[in-house]
Amino acid sequence: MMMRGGTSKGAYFLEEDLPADAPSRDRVLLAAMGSPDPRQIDGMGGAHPLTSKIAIVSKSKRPEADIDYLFAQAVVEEARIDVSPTCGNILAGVAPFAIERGLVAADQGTTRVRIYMVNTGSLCEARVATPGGKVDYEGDARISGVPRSSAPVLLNFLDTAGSSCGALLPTGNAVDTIDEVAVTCIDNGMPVVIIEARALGLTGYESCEGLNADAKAKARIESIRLKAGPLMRLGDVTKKVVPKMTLVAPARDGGSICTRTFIPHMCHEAIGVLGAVSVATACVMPGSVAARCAAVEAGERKRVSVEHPTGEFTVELETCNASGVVTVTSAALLRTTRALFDGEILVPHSCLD
Ligand code: NQM
Repeated sequence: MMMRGGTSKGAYFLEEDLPADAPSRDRVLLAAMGSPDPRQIDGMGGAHPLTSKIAIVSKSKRPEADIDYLFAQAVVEEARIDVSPTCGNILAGVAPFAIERGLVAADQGTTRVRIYMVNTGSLCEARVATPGGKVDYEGDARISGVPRSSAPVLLNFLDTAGSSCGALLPTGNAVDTIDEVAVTCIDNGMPVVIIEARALGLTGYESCEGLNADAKAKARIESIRLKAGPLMRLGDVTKKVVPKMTLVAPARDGGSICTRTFIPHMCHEAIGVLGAVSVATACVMPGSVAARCAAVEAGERKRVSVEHPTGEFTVELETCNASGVVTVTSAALLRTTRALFDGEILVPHSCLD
């Protein structure tokens, strides 16, 4: 199926429909999406990182999960499938897809699906509207970046700290200095490097187009990213799409913080789901670069509104403060999804040899 998941779009496959060995699978996925090619003219990809995404779904063998979800990024301009990150937007379509394909039986009203995110080894519980035992895509829920309202998909992440880097603060510090710039390296579901925009001579309120055209700023951000990778235990990240790079500034539309995120070489029109969870987590961590310019409410349950170029993204954090050490125990958020097409993607026979 082709589905919109949150503010991303991609191809959803049953694992059993793809070749089992990774090199053959990747050949098929590249052909299906049309990579490498800036226009992805010979495939189904949308010629942008956010519309060149893939979900591979199967029934889980784990007692704690109903289904397994492997995310794959088809890099638009390179013959490369990157399974190092997960994607919380594509995740929004995974439970509906699994119900549509009969991997999970739908309940009347709402169906809870426990998803094991294979890339990061963490769990998410999705709640999907299934009136009459069928997935309902229509409803009143709205998210920034999607023009129509749809049925809500509620995602609750329980154990995302250190999912890719092994620790929430993989360098062991709330602040590090890279290229003479203060940064916070954090992984609460997505490895992210947070930088105050003004440290790079920016306001943090620039348009995406402006930032994408700013070769000098992009070179400084990439230099910091390449040094942050090994410090975050991600190794050489030259050919990886993590860590993501988020510039922060004080909120200016009533939210908690303002962001501009590079994923990692283009500015995101919004912000990734788990990227937003990592940034929100940094906002509640005393001493972090994000906390310096964030406005966050008191109390253990916190709603952090992350402003981005096309609106805002609210993350609800459950926190626990034990003698000044803040721990985030769960992160909940709202997404929507829509099935766009159901059929067969045709690939050249040579890919299947
Ligand atoms: O952070 C973009 C997106 C994403 C990933 C990216 C995502 C996440 O908007 O969980 O959703 O960071 O490449 O789909």
